[in-house]
Amino acid sequence: MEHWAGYPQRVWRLLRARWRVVVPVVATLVVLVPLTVMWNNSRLPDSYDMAAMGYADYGGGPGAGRHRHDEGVPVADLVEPADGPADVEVTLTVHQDGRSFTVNGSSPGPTIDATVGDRVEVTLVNDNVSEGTTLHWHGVDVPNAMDGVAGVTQDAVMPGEQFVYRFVADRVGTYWYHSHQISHEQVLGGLLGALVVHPVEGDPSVLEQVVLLHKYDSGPALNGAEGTTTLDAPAGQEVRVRVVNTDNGLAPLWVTGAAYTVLAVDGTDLHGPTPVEGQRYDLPAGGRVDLLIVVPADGARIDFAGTTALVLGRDPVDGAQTTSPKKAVDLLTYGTPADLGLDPEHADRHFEYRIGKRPGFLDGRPGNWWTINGHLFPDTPMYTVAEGDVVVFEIHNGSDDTHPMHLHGHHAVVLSRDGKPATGSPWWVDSLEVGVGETFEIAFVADNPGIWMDHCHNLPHAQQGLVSHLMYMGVASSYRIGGEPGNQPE
Ligand SMILES: [Cu+2]
Repeated sequence: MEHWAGYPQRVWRLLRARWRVVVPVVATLVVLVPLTVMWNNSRLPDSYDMAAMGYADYGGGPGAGRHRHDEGVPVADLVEPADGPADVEVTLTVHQDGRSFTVNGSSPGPTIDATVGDRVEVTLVNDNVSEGTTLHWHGVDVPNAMDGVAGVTQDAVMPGEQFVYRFVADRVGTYWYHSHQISHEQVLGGLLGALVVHPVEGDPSVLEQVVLLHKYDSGPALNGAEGTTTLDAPAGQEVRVRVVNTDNGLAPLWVTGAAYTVLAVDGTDLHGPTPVEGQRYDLPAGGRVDLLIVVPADGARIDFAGTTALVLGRDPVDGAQTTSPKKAVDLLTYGTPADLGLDPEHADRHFEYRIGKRPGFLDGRPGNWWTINGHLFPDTPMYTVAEGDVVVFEIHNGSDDTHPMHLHGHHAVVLSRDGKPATGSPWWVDSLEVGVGETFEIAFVADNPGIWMDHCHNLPHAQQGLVSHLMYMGVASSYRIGGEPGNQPE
């Protein structure tokens, strides 16, 4: 033991003599060891149960003692309505050619038309999409197992395979469908189309026109066509224009030559809308707006982001450039109030969805990543509710970019923006633009059990971790991210 006597002192003397080497080595270790631990902790396993990630946030409501991902009704069983004869039957065959995708040979794919109450049955056939694909029914509050999110509500459909989606089109409105497997590539590449649910008794005197906006590699297009599209319409004709923004960013639109009325937002009719003149309309990514225009004798023209246009009848400016009005329609005050059908004053749960950004590791990749309530994906909140709850969300954007936020399976009503209460028509959304620094309060009834994505629809942002989920107690996972089908929803 005598050999060890004075050992610490000898080490100390050595370190002091060699401090020029020792100090940088220690400093490097102090930085590197925690970084390595953080990097390692951020790495995701080959496959994982999304519902087991992050942390449960009960929003001030009950929930203790719950077993959240291995007990309860499996997501795969949440298929109501049960089998029955379909009113609308469609087969959509998806084909990939490099970075481009087609549905039944074109992009956009065919518009699916249904009448409210119809049972819709869509067979997705994957021709050759090697990484697999799915279809999500954007804005349609389908049963959870029909929601089309790879790894959460189904497995990706591989080449040669099929998947049958069944749901009841229970609300009129303008919707769209798109892939939710590697969506930041497949949606951009054109794997999408429109879905319109018509009322039982439509007005045959109103002309209908779907306008699906999408930026392809070749450029921005309106229903797949670049430039100006002309719709034959006589003076006095009423036209309902159903605009779908399938891009990652806001699509401003404006009308020249006529006033327009905002009939519906995200599939829900507005209450007491009035004609608008000299204002643009900002359509969020993923969002839809239905406009009513009465065609004047000199025609009307709708410009979309200054890149494509729809002319109704004659072009009032004969192809000349138009400029975007400075002022935008503000849905916070547009239209007149009506009953919300829920009481946000007595909400069962209050959640915060605070968006930020900070340096860190996302699945081992260093970067400046989006955060939700300060957490990086997948350690984001699992917003947990019980069926029947009235839920209030406060969404705050404390980051340096805007975020079109999309909650699956539900429609939420806007209560306020930056503390200013909504005083116009009830403003129901599934795709809400949250600008830099803005705070929205929204409310909804938790009436559709399942595990639902609640994410940014600027799809690269989702891929960069701006993803959270709404989870119902008593629901269990059926699928895993990753694994054999390579499920990768973003
Ligand atoms: Cu975003």
